[in-house]
Amino acid sequence: MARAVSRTELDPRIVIVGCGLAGLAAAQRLLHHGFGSIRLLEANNRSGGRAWSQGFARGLLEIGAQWIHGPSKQNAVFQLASQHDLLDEEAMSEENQALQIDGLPPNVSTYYSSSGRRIGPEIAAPVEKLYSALILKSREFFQSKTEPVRSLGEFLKLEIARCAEEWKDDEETRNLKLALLNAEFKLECCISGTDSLDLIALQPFGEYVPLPGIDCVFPGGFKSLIDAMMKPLPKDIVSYNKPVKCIHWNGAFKASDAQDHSYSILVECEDGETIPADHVIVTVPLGFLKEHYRTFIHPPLPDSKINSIQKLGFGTNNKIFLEFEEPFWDPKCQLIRLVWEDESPLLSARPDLQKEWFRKIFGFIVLQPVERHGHVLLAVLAGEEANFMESLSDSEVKNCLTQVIRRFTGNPAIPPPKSIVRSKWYSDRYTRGSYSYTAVGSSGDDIDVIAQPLPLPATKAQPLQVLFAGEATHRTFYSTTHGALESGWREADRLNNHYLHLTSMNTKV
Ligand code: 6YU
Repeated sequence: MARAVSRTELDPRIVIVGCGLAGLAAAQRLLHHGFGSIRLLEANNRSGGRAWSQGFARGLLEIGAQWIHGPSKQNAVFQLASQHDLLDEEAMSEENQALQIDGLPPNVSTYYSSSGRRIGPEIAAPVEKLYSALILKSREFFQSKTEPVRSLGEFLKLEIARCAEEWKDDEETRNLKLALLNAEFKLECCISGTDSLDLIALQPFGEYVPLPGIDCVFPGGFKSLIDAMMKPLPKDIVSYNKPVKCIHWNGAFKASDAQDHSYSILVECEDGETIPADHVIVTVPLGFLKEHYRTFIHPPLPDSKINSIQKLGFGTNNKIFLEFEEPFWDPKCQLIRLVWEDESPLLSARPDLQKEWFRKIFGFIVLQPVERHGHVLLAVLAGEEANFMESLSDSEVKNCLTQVIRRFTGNPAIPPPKSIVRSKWYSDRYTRGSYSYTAVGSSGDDIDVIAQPLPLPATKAQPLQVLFAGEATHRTFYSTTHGALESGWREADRLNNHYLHLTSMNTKV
C-alpha cells in the first residue's frame, strides 16, 4: 500500500503574476490552504494594481477603483472590508446594505446646460426615470433567446425614438430632453468603460449582477484594503518592478535547488531571471493580454482563448481631479451634470476628438466629505476621448476644464483650479485601459473561456499549469474589485481541490 502523501511533501511552487486584488486574493487563500511556496511578481513598484489611492489636496484620492459597488453580504470586498473594520458607520448600516439600486447611480444631480443655465428637476427627473427604465429593460434580453438588435446603444436609441414620438413638448423642451439622454449615454460609457454604447452587446448586458446597497467608499482609501491584505503575507513574497516577459508551459524545466524535480512552468522575467514553477496564476489585465497574448505565453494560447480575448471588450475610463480654493457649487450638491444642448442620442455626429474631447465628460463628482478631501471635483470620461486626454499636458486639461465650468455655470469669474491629478490608464503599459465589458460579438461564455486553465481538459499533460484570474475572468462581477477578489480565491481553491484530490487518491491506493 502506498504511503499517504501530505500537502507539505507535495508543496508545489506557485508563481502569481500581478499583485492587484486578484493576485493578492490568490496568495492569501493559498497560504490559508497551507501552500508554502508562493511568489508574486509585480511589474509596478506597488501592490493594488487598479486599486490605487494617492495623496491629494487634504486627503486621498482613487486613481482607479473608487466605490464598493453594492456593499452588502454577497460582496466579497465589502465582507473583507467589514472584517478589517475599514468602513464607516453609514456603509455598515443594515439599511444601506438592503437598498436595491440595480447598479444605477443615486439621483442627486444638479444639471447645467451648455448655454449656462440650470435645468430644473421638472425636466431632468422624468428623463432620468425614463433612462433608468430603459436600462432595466435592456437587461431583460439576457433571459430571452432573442435580441431585437445587437448593441445596447442601438436598442436604447430605438426605444428613445419610440418614446420621443409620444412627447407633447415644444421643440426646445424636446431637444433638451434628448440632450439630457445623451448625457446619460456618456455616464453609461463610464460605468461600462467603453467608447460607445454601440459597442456593448445587448444580450449579455444583463449578465453583470448588480448587488444591493448604496455604493460606498473606503475612508482610508482602497489602500487600506490592500494594506490589510498585504499585512499577513510573508515578507518578501512580492517582487516589485518585476515584469514577466513570457510564461513557458508544458515543459520540463529544472531548478538549481531541486535537480530531481521537473517543473512544467518556466516564468521568464524582463530582467532575465527565470523561475521554474509547478503552477502559475496569471492575473494581468485583459488590456495587457490583448496586446501581448502572442508572446506572453508559450506554447501559444489555444485558438478558443485567443478568440475570446480578442472579442471581449476592454475600454478606458479616466479620471481628472481638480482642487479648488473655494467651491463654486452648492454645499449639498453631489454631482454636477453637463448637458450639451446641441447633442442627442438620435444624431450620429461625433465631435472632433482634438478640439472637443472634453464633451465626453459626463459631469463632475463632488468628493465628500469636504473635511476629508478639501474642495475637490472629479471629472470622468470614457473611450477614445479619455485616451486622447492622456496625450495633453496638465495645464492644457486644466485650462480647458476651467472654460467648460465657466461656460456651463454662466460665471466667467470662476478661478481656475489650483491643482490637478489625472489617471492615464490607457498609456499604462501593464493595463492598457480600465476594465472589461461584453462587447458586440462576445458573451459571458468568452469570460469563462478566458478563465479556463491550461492545459484545456481532455489532454494528457500535467493539469492546471497556467491558471487565469482577474476581473475579466468573472462572469457576473467582471469590471469590479469584488469580481477580481473572487476570481483570485476561485483559482486558489481550484489548486487546493486538485491537491486534496491527489492526496486522497494516494491515501486510497
Ligand atoms: C470597483 C469602482 N472603478 C475606475 C477606474 C479603473 C477601474 N474599477 P489589476 O490590474 O488590479 O492587477 C493586475 C496586476 O498585474 C497589476 O498590478 C499590473 O501591474 C500587473 N501586471 C500586468 N502585466 C504584468 C506583467 N507582465 N508582469 C507582472 N505584473 C504585471 N471597481 O469595484 N469599483 O469604483 C471601480 C474603476 C478608473 C481603472 C475601476 C472599479 C475596476 C477595478 O479597479 C478592477 O476591476 C480591479 O481592481 C482589477 O483587479 P485585478 O487584480 O483583476 O487587476 C451593467 C453593467 C456593466 C458592468 N459594469 C459595472 C460597473 C463597474 C465598474 N465600475 C467602475 C467604476 C470605477 C469608478
